[in-house]
Amino acid sequence: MKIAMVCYPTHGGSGVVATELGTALAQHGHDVHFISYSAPFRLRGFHEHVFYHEVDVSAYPLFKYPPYDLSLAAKIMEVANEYTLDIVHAHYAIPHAISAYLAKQMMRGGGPKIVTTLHGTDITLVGKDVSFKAAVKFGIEESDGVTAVSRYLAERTTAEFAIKRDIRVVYNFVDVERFSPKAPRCIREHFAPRGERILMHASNFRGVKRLSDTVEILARVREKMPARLLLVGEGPDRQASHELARKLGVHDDVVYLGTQDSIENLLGCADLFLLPSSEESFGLAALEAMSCGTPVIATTIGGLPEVITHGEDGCLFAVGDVEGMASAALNILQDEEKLAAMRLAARHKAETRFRQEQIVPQYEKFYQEVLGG
Ligand code: GMT
Repeated sequence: MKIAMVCYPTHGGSGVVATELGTALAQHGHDVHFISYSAPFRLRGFHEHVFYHEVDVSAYPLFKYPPYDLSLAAKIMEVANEYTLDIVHAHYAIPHAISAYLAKQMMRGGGPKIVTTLHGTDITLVGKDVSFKAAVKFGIEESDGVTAVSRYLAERTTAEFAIKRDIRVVYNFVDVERFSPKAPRCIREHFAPRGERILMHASNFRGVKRLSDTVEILARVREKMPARLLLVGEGPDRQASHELARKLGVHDDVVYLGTQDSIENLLGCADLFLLPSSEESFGLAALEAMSCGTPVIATTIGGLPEVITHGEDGCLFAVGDVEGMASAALNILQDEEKLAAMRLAARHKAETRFRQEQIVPQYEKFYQEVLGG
């Protein structure tokens, strides 16, 4: 097949899924065309069957807000015509599904089929905005096929947007060879020179990630044992978390690593991964940690219970229950046998339920179904 992946290129779950899916499909022999405003950050090196088309946004002085959606639609149409695309796969409803629809309309019949994958915040945050809600619903209804990354997200979308069509659940996935306990490790002593335990969190540091909760958890754990918190990412809540760490007197043990392109090399270094989010449709970062053999302390929110089994490969608590999360972390960290068992269980879950080789064919099958009408 000839498939276009329309996605955000920045560090974020939807762009990661689009990139991993695209490169995996290319390995299966499909031609994959990435379309975005810059090259997706995980699209490193040369891949056979992979192409990249950059969307140029006109800076005409009349435009206070250059119309990216239109430029994207024009680029999708251009690529669709030139390469006779079969599928345009829009990752994230806004604006990608709408731009794909517009591209098809501009082609006046024929053209590729549109598959839209809902990732989470396009429904739970952006989609809630009254100015976007109708557009999100329209994008979902006008796509030829729609998938969601968890059962939770599919059900919530159906209910909140009064969707009558089927939304197929295709879980996110991980390359278990690359994200492996055997992956080239970071040098543990570099971050924990005195044998401290390592807690890790990776995200875009936005409000829903509750970054400050990770600092609260560290402060409680540190009352009982030496520990450090490695924070991977960048975003608006960084400063507030830093101020809290100072207030709680743990700032020397909070290490900001910035955005990292190869997080697989860091994850195996952590004893526990923290994801105390207030919204999370799936939690790809948690899955990647689990694949590296790192258990996850997270919340019972959204799709996280579909990924993490409480007491087996991680622990789940109510949003904001930093007390519960810290005492679970301590229990695990003080019990080597338990930690080892959870490490194995986390890896096993990734290998048996969310491995790339299992999930990518589900997308291929879905494309075939959509093409078959
Ligand atoms: O919140 C993020 O991490 C970014 C966001 C995105 O769209 O880039 O992530 C969403 O999509 C990921 C990939 O499907 C999911 O794993 C995340 O759970 C989801 N984020 C939220 O629902 C908050």
